[in-house]
Amino acid sequence: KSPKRTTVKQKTSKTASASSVPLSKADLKASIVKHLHCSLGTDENKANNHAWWKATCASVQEHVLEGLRKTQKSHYLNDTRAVHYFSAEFLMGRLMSNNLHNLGLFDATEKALNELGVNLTDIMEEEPDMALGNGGLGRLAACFIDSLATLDLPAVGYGLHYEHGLFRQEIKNGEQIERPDSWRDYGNPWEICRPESIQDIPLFGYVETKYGENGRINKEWHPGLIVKGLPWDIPVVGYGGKTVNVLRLWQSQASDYFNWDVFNAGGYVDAQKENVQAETISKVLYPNDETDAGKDLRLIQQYFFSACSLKDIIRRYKRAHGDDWSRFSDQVVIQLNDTHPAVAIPELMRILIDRAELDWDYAWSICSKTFAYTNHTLLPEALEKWPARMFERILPRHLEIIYEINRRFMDEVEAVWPGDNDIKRKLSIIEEGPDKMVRMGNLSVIGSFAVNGVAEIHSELVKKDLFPEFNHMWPNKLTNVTNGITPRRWLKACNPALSKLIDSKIGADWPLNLDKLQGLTEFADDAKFKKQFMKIKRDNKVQLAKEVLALTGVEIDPDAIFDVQIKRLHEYKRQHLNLLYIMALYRRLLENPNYDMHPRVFLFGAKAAPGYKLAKDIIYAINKVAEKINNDARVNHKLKVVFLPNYRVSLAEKMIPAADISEQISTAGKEASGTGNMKLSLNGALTVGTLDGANIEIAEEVGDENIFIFGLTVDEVEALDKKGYNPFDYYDNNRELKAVLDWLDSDYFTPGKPGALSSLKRSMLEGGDQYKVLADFVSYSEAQSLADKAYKDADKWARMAILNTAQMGKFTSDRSIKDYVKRIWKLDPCKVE
Ligand code: B1H
Ligand code: IMP
Repeated sequence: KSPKRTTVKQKTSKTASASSVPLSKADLKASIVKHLHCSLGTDENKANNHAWWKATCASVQEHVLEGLRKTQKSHYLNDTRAVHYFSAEFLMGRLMSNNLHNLGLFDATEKALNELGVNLTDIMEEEPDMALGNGGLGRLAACFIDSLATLDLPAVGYGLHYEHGLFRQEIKNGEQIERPDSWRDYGNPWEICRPESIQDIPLFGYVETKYGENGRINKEWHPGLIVKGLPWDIPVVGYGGKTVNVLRLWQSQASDYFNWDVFNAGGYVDAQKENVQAETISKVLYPNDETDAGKDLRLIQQYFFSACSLKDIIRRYKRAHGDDWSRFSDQVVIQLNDTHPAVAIPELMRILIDRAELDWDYAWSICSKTFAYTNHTLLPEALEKWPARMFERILPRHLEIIYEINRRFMDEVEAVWPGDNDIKRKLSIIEEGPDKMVRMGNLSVIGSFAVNGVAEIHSELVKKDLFPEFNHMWPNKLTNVTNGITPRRWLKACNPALSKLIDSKIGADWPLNLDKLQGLTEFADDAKFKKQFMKIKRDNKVQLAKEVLALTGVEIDPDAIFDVQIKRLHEYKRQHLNLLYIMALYRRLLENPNYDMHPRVFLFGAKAAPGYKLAKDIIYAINKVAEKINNDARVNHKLKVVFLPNYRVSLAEKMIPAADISEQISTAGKEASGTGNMKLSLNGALTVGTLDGANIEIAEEVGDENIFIFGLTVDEVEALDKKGYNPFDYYDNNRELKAVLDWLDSDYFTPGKPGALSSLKRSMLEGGDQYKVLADFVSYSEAQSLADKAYKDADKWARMAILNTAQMGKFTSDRSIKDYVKRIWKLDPCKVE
């Protein structure tokens, strides 16, 4: 450890004590009004909700920034080792409620506003979601930075400051329409621009080889374009409000000096064209969850934010340690959230070799102690590969470095498997073929000191199927860290009534120690508690029903079962299995109006990647089936289907507290972990799910009697594939399944347009049914019947729901972060005052 630092600013900073910012209700009131007047230039009588929201943010931000200042000082003085979480996505959602809860100011602010005649819940609706992510991977990053701050760990999140986050979804005539997301249209009150920390980032160009005096070959990259990276900091407040870390997001800008020549030649307008090109880099988030877009701009985005972040880290390191690189990997650990930032590995090598002029072996020893990599998927279409020719054009020097990393690695492989060219071909970073490709997964494993999967079963599959040879070479490198979620957002803030009930039974410290929820177990048979628990669920359902009516015009009954499937639309997640079951119920009800089932509302929320045709067809099919059922008086007292448009974090926060059933029905082996499964169960929904991802660990925690497990296991899926899977075996032998599939060919759901839903049927028959929907249909239908039966016994259901909430302790992201700290990061907490 290096000696504690001192700072010359200590005296002045003492005078700026926390007492200068308000804490009481009266102070909060005064502060909000002050901001209404002085920051927004309006007053109480004419301010609308948006102005009140902004004034309240400004007032909260005062506390946040005070915490930020103290945290940075404390980290600086202690010269702390820190984790740097590199992620192309941070799906933050709204920040106001989270910040208020974490600062302990929620109730006081609510009361202060009340006295000003303003409703906090209403003004919070003014905040646009920060939707800088696609789904689970991006939201995981957001939960992790919340936990890092809560656990007082020195950490920085690094990502891209997209001008447009994930598209806004509208549904027109049943179809998904994408609209641009503009989360910053009227300014974002939480972010701080840091022009003092701008970075220059080179791109394109060529590499010159220079022969030095001492026989050293030096490479000089002459870039064809330099763009600027401008950082925006979003403060990340830990629960308790002590540590405030930052999420630093990079915006691309045209670099001034690049355009001088064109400019001087009188080409002012042409110069602006270059600006447009540079500014495009951080324009928009790629919406293809779990598919490799393979586009130039995407690689440029990845390099842009990785290079900006590395320069930022090195600048900070050098301020403390000068040119002594020997302690770099003691001070800095970089976690790669999937392979999206993997180009940081050759970028660090480039800096160390070409700029710092270290020799290769020393540079590699630093580099390979700095990076760790999280794998989030086994789906082949999501494993990133870049054409070597594209790489060479955009990052010519990095491609050379990758070849050299690979050449040396191939020697290691040769030592383990002498003469085995098949293994070399498989492990090589470069995939040979007519078009050479750079495999980012292999690069990440080779360049990292630790690699983890995100749930037990997923990590086992990473070792067994994805990287078995790497696991043989480095038996301790591959490990597991099961995902988690922050209970501050996903219970305390989103379900206040349930949180207060829990407080009253087991005390209020469960948000920091989620295992304490175990204490609810003893109330699972307490009639009064059950009643209170289910009353809160019903109130939440009433609330959601209002929202559904407002958003879709569909009326739903809060006494029906709310059966919820909310996640990105993907074939592997099998929304269409759910849909087939809904159609089967519809048929059963038409055939037998007395068919015994508790009324049920199926609620969906899902965005499809704009170019994913079948996913969009599934959305269309759900909406068309919904329309028919909801308007069919023969059945709509028992069955309703709702597709809520524009699923996002803030909508999830409304749906999850109101869910009775959580659909987690992916084909076994395909969902790496899932995190929605944890959020729903935490809020007392029962899972209908396959033995996939974290469902397996949820089942272990809640017990088999409190979850509805169905379907093929990973081994059975594998065996079925080996034997040869034929969906027609199921179609031909199950009358109900056949009838439902054939129904898709008719024009029953799309009057006058027969065949409008046929693509769905084809995918499950002629298309080969890659995700085994037909094979799992019967088992799924049986699990659903069991769920129906269980719900009819209200007492039993309440017990099961309570036990779900009670057993979710493991899935706090605090536990995930502690696992990372222990197994990978080796970090110490740093208390802030
Ligand atoms: C997950 C992705 C992902 N895995 C590529 N992989 C993307 C891959 O835009 N891209 O290029 C975007 C996202 N996302 C998810 O990660 C898994 O499917 C979930 O099972 C898991 O819970 C989540 C967090 O680990
Ligand atoms: P950044 O490193 O560019 O993100 O700028 C903030 C950093 O300034 C903090 O993280 C500290 O490491 C550093 N710093 C330098 N001097 C001081 C000081 O006197 N007080 C607090 N932070 C300081």
